[in-house]
Amino acid sequence: KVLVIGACGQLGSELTHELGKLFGNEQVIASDISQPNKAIEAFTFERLDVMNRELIDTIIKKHGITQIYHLAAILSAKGEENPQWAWNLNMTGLLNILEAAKDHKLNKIYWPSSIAVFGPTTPRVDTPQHTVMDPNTVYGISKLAGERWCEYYHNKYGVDVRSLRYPGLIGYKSLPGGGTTDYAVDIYHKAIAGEDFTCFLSEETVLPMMYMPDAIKATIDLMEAPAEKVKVRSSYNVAALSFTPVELANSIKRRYPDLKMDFAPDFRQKIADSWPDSIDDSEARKDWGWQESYDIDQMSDDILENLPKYFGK
Ligand code: VAH
Repeated sequence: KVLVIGACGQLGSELTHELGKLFGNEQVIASDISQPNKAIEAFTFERLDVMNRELIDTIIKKHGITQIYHLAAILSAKGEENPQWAWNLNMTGLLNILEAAKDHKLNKIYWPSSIAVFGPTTPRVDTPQHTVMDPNTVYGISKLAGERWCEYYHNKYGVDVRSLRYPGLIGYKSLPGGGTTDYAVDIYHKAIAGEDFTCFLSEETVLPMMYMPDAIKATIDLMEAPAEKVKVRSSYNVAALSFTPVELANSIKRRYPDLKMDFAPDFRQKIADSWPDSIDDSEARKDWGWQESYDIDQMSDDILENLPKYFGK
């Protein structure tokens, strides 16, 4: 049985469905600190605070869990509002899961890292898999430390933990929560609603991004790859798209030509400025055959086609 922790989140709610398609809904247990939402009503649900080690053990034993996708974390922007809480939740949560994996001899663990592990002195273009990493957000610091712990538990205890450094994730089935890349989701809702869009990043801000179906594909491809192919046990660089808010708006204007956008950079600009423009993911492509499917216009067409239906507009 697979336990998804953070199943109500932007990634979790979509990944839970895909895991249900792969293994059967009855094989997937959804959990979150919040009440279950409509998106995961087809799944057995457990309220779970990932800070509660005893409850983690109870749920693992109760359902016979053999794999955990641990997605619960405080993201970059939200983490800056409460650094100690974000550090404590992100780190204690991960360490609880790594310890549980060791103690219960779980088959596999998935834990997401992020391009937020890179910082101002990291090479910005085609950022390599192994490079200088000086993150300056609590979220990025917790993801960098988390990567080190994942590799440590793999090397010392043989825990089969796997991880991806996600770029900004863009989907229409769930709203993001507290990220710096959330503008790229909000803009689609505004375009369809016929409302003007104010972007909280400047017009020339280039960021690595990925459409949610590609992020799900990368995650499951990595988790289903034979263990011997998974050579990076900190976290793999993965990439798909890199664009500025203007390039994204132009992609949307092919179908919503009246979209108006202005710019009001806020505290998230400093966070975005510390992250790379583009990522070198050649190791993921070599080791387990990573290959994205969507370019920026295919992503926009898919979202603009489905978002109105999905939100019953
Ligand atoms: C965030 N969406 O903005 C997340 C992600 C690379 C960005 O880590 O914090």
